[in-house]
Amino acid sequence: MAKKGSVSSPARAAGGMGALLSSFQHARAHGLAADWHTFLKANQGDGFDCPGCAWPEPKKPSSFEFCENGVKAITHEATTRRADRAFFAAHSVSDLRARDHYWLEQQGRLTEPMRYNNRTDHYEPIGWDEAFQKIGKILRTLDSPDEAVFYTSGRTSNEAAFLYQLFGRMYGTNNFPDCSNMCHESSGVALGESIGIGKGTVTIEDFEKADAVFVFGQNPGTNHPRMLTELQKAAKRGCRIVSFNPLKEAALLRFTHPQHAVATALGSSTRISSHYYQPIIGGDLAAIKGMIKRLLELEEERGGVLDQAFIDQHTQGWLAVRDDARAAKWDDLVANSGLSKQQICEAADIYAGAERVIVCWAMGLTQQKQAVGTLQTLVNLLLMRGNIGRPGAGACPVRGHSNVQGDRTMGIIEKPKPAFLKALGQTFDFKPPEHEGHNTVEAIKAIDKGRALFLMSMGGNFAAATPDTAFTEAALAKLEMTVHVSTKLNRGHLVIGNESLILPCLGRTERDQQAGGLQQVTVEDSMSMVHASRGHREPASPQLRSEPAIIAGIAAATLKSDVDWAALVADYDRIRDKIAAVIPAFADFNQRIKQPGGFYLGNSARDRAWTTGAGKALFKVHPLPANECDANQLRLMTMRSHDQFNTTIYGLDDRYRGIRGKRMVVFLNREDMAERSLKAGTEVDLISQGRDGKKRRAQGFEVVPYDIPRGCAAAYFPETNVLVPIDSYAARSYTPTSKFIPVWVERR
Ligand SMILES: Nc1nc2c(c(=O)[nH]1)N[C@H]1C(S)=C(S)[C@@H](COP(=O)(O)OP(=O)(O)OC[C@H]3O[C@@H](n4cnc5c(=O)[nH]c(N)nc54)[C@H](O)[C@@H]3O)O[C@H]1N2
Ligand SMILES: Nc1nc2c(c(=O)[nH]1)N[C@H]1C(S)=C(S)[C@@H](COP(=O)(O)OP(=O)(O)OC[C@H]3O[C@@H](n4cnc5c(=O)[nH]c(N)nc54)[C@H](O)[C@@H]3O)O[C@H]1N2
Ligand SMILES: [Mo]
Repeated sequence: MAKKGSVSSPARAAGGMGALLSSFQHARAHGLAADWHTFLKANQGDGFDCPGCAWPEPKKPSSFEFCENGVKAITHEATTRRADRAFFAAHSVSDLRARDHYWLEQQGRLTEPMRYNNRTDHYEPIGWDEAFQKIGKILRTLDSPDEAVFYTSGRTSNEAAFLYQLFGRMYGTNNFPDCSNMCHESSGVALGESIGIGKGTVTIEDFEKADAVFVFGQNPGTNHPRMLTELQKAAKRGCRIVSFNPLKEAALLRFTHPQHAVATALGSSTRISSHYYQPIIGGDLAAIKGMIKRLLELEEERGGVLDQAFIDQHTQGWLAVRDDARAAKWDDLVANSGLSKQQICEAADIYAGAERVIVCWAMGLTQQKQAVGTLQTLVNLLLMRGNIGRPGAGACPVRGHSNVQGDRTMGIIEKPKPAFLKALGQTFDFKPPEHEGHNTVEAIKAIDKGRALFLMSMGGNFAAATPDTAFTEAALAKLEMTVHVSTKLNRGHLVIGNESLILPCLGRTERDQQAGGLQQVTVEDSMSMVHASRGHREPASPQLRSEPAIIAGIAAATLKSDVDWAALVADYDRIRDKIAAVIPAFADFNQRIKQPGGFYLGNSARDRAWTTGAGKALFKVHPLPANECDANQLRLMTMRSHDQFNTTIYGLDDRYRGIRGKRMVVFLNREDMAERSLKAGTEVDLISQGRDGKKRRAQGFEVVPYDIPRGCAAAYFPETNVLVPIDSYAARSYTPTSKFIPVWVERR
């Protein structure tokens, strides 16, 4: 059989001409080649917030910052293609279910509300009011409000998120799972317990002052390209950049800023990482504990390593962490991390030699069984040298979706804080439910058991982004009703309940006209900056409604309440006034978003105010994780290619890793290949097994030899989500273990 696509050597540098060319090709394919006006509005004072990722804006709001990720996110939203009524008439749902994620994405923007007709197996047009009435009718007939689940993806604006949670809580449930449950939940839990606030403590200015930046489990070249600008600047002024990543990621090695014309033309690049360590998957906790051990040795040898004054004044629990690290055996740390003692000590020496240190991380740390423990060990590392709450230092969980952090701030959470509920109840004169709702994994289980019957998705792709695809899809098919508020067609729409509706909404780049005039929304970035976003494009269809307007329509059709939903939506200033009334940090909200660049929400830990209950930052001891792989299994990580945004597949290349025209590949170490008599290009299946004893199989992956430690493997999600058992999640944060799935590799 002729092999599709090709494999070449991984790129030697990221960014540069390749990024410019790829961006241009995407823009042209979507009819936007001449539309640079749109890109120039991204992240500008009077423009829209880039829907790409949550990395902060450039500091000067007038300076356009080119980003390949952003260009793709924008072109795919602003595409001239349409999945309209003619499209749905031509394709039955059975037909659409046979297509892959890439094909579905290529069909373009949704244009009008659609309702599934089980007699014809087609989605057919339905009016907005009729759709709202149908939803209201079902919600009013459920036995308990907790039979409804309200999911949110992280592109939803603050205004929409606030209205959505208000509606859900007035209806009577805290069932607000969100994409965060599968993403940075482990960070939120770990930081919340250790330092009293579940958000990062640094601002973008800190990157200009740091002496060392440690990057754990993150691939910024693909997922946060604008972060590379900061890393490049830092590297150029001599800041040490230390990467911990099982894979050699091109952009963490060398980078050419695509906006720097001369460097791009010459193909010259900047070295990013001064040091690059490749732990085995799941090996970070041991590596960090080893660093702490080494720092203690240094302290004994020469002193001056610990910030004892900080430890005494600001923390609790140090002695337990110290004793635990002292007692840890180097052999165990080395075996558990996959790094040599020398490497661990070298990393610790860099840490000790840097006055100000920032630690960044993303999914490589959060999507592991011991994620919360790993992250709290990382916080221990920061605390022992007082690296939280001073300039140029701190914790930096790099968020994913552009407003995932803001949605949480607005109350999209299944475990709301009592103070928030109290203020919400007082402002809107009702009694919000106090019992905890479902997170994403719990929601799927409740749906499977018939304890939840209604699922509404505010954006996202619930069926594909979640773990255990076969189990999850079978569960979703039991629902009484699914409602998807979406911009684009995706797999989630094709897993049909008894009733299924698609409600198409405006995207970030589009004009939002309401009764009170043209509206703006707000978002919060990864570093707690809140700012306005205004779309300027003509909407993809005159029938689209904004997310707030859709929520208001559903709320009015469901609830008997005194809230004037239509008035709130006529002018979003009114929603912001309510947000200001409920959340103290948003006082004078409407005034403060007028400042260019927005405003900073503040971070208690940054001010060394520790809201942990004890009034101190807490050191926490965690044991090394047990090895969950048997001798024949590999640790599989499921990650993003360069041409996707989560389940949105833009294209079939993964340029920096040398993959062209395909996604069904598995990256393996050459020795693991030899041991299994596998060659480059051999077709294999990947097989996992859950605690339920059931085998799960993902079929048809082409083997690609790669620079990855022995015993480790990597492949793309969402195709591999079929392998993630529903019961395999991080302790306490419930984040699916998407970065550590024990698998057998079987030749086809
Ligand atoms: N273009 C683009 N941008 C995006 C997204 C996208 O899909 N496409 N998604 C957005 C979202 S929602 C998120 S959350 C972020 C995700 O951003 P990332 O977290 O960068 O995304 P992943 O591809 O999941 O990559 C995880 C990295 O962790 C490494 N890794 C895996 N296992 C381990 C481990 O055990 N230890 C260590 N140290 N490293 C490990 C992998 O090699 C990989 O480099 O990006 C956001 N931005
Ligand atoms: N195996 C594995 N699974 C994972 C991960 C992993 O690394 N490995 N990563 C996890 C992570 S970090 C995350 S964040 C989740 C992501 O989970 P989700 O957020 O649920 O998934 P997305 O693919 O980002 O959602 C894409 C859809 O959102 C809709 N959309 C886009 N823009 C808008 C908008 O402005 N408004 C509305 N209403 N809809 C819009 C479009 O219809 C599009 O098809 O996936 C998780 N799943
Ligand atoms: Mo994410």
